[in-house]
Amino acid sequence: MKIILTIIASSIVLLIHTSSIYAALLTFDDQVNGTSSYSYDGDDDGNDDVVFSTTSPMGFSSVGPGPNMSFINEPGIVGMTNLNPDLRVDFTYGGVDNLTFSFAISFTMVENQYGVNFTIYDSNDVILATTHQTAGFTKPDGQNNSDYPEAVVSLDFSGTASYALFDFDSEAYAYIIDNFTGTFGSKEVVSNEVKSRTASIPTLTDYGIILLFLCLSFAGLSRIRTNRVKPCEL
Ligand SMILES: [Ca+2]
Ligand SMILES: [Ca+2]
Ligand SMILES: [Ca+2]
Repeated sequence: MKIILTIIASSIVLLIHTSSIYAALLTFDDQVNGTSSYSYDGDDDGNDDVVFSTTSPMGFSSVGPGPNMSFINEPGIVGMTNLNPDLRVDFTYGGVDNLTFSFAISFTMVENQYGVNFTIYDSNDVILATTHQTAGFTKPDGQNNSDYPEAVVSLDFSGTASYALFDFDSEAYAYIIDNFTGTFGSKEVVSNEVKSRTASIPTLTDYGIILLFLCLSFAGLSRIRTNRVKPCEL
């Protein structure tokens, strides 16, 4: 009996260990403004393990809500909310168990009303799990509100995820996601923070997109609507 219990305990430890080594945290620190996809190759074998993409002609920005946030550490993936879906993530090798990420929206007139629909699918387009998570103000310093509503989505599922879709409520104008965590990919270990940060020189088109995002999304529309804000910083 003692031997059997020992084997079971060892197996549990092994399973936990096996699972943890495939977990990855994507911080988007090398996200480039103006691109329409973001790929992650955790083990540098030349095959992207995770690919984020949007059909928006504006692509992504990485400029978001600033530092007064609890769950967002810029840069992240920033986009407009007018599409359905606004953002897609594909898992080349499948994903299992759970997907977690933080997000913020640029709508500041109410909280706990608007947010994101997040749906996970298998390779046959069958829904494995879905949720709608609203965003609210947090207190990053323990006293004062965050500049924008934010939240963390953590969704468990069974089966093997092939892709997931993000549809942010269009009332929110702009969104940012950050700290995307899951068990997917080939042999990646912890974070792309350890990977070299690629310095990029924006093109004139990129500058146009950056300006547009800065002025119309987080730094512009919502703050003007609440009359409590500073002008666009550019
Ligand atoms: Ca980040
Ligand atoms: Ca890879
Ligand atoms: Ca949307």
